[in-house]
Amino acid sequence: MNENKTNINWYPGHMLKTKKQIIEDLKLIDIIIEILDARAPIASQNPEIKDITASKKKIIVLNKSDLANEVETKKWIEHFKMKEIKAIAVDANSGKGVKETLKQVQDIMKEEIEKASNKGRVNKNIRIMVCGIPNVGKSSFINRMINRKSAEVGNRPGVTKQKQWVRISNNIELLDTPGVLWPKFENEDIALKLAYIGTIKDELIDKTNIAYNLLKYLEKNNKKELFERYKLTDEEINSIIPKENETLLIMNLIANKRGAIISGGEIDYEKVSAIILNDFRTGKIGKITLEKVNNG
Ligand SMILES: Nc1nc2c(ncn2[C@@H]2O[C@H](COP(=O)(O)OP(=O)(O)OP(=O)(O)O)[C@@H](O)[C@H]2O)c(=O)[nH]1
Ligand SMILES: [Mg+2]
Repeated sequence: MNENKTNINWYPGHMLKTKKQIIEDLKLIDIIIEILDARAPIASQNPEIKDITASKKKIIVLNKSDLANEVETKKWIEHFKMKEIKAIAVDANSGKGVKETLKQVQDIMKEEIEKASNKGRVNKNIRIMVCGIPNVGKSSFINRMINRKSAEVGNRPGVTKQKQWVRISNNIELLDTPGVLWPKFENEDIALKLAYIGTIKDELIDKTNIAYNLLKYLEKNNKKELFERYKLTDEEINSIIPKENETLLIMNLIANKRGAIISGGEIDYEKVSAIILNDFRTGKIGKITLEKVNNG
């Protein structure tokens, strides 16, 4: 199995176009809501977007917090607070944290609204841009904000193709944007984390390689959750000899338990990889945060 070689071409031309569009639209924007994935707040922050939006007021939404470790999410919120950035844990599926985000927007904008009102502009519009990498839940978050399904949502990256304005109240408008990545990931570790959480289109990744690397990660960092999910035991693993590659062995055991077997008894690696990735992405292996504050 090929470790740490993903060779992903994740940066199609439309992302560059979106980036340019975001720069253009920033002139209209009062405040940014940058959506990160609570399971990987470093890997899921696009450094280009971070730079482009540096001069704007900003709130960070740690979305999919239902899939992350609660203690770690609290630490991340503290981490951002020390940098004087307001971060809020959100679950855009259930709506948890969405009202708090709206309240924060109003608090942050209060002074400007008062200033405008003193100048006679009583109904100053607040324009919010919602941005983030693909599949973090931007459109889901917007739908929750406005309490209806206005933006298209899907369990794959690249669902939103064009920016879209939606009004949430008589003086607040939101701009939904397509997910953008950046041309060169800093290292393979970032690429892998982004693949684990479903940022990169499945057609572009070698699923088996990604699932194998994820298993290796979980075996090291979340062994208890991994073993519980697939009813694996140390005895079972130790009983198998020869043991050249424990991660591969675990993958084979999961395949057997889940019937990922091709006729003839061979392991169906495509199928078992899809099972593992899907279980991880939907939280079935546990609430797992891939990046910890300080030791990322
Ligand atoms: N568990 C969980 N799933 C979520 C949450 N928010 C969104 N999702 C799911 O994540 C997937 C992507 O959601 P979208 O709202 O389409 O994401 P997006 O950021 O708009 O994606 P693009 O438009 O492709 O960039 C969908 O399957 C959502 O149901 C959340 O807080 N928790
Ligand atoms: Mg979208």
